[in-house]
Amino acid sequence: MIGFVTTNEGKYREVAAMLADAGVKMVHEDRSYPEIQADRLEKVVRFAATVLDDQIEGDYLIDDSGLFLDAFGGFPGVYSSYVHKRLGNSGVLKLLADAKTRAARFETAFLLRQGEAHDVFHGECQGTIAAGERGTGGFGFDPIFVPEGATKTFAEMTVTEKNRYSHRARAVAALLAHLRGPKEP
Ligand code: ITT
Repeated sequence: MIGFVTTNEGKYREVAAMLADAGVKMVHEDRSYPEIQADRLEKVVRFAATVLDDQIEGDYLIDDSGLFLDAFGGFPGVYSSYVHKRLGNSGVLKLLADAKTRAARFETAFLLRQGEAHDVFHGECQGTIAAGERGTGGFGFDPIFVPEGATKTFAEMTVTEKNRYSHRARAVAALLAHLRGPKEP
């Protein structure tokens, strides 16, 4: 049994759907943990683990994600939460109004603590920022992000559809490959 430590119901829904299909048991641990200001998502989850290790007995998973805009050298990235709270999707659209490129990507860093081991998994999704907000599904920046190969925004997709493209789904795939272990020869 893995406890997914997140205050974000949307993240839980996406990961739970994939793990259920793979037969891995997970529960939602709805609580927050300290997030340091660092230049990489991986550093954020590694620091959080030093705190959570003392607070959580069993195996757990944490997810730190961010939206990286090419026009701004990757900003907001590790500051995504702050930017979403302060500016919202409309603020990001305004920032990009005169930008040279609307190219963007989402990144996810997962940290899994299993027994004594800590493993980090990454997932990335390239895409573009839409001209306006579209859709009511998902959460966060989903109404303004269109993944490469799609025309809908993440917020116009079902969880199953988003999981076909998303950064988080790719991190889950890496996590599942790890849980399955090396293939028998
Ligand atoms: P926890 O830390 O409790 O897991 P959080 O919502 O604070 O939840 P993050 O710090 O990882 O999670 O998220 C940073 C910001 O990026 C936040 O505003 C999220 O809504 C947004 N975000 C993360 N993943 C996203 C996704 O798949 N689609 C859209 N927005 C996302």
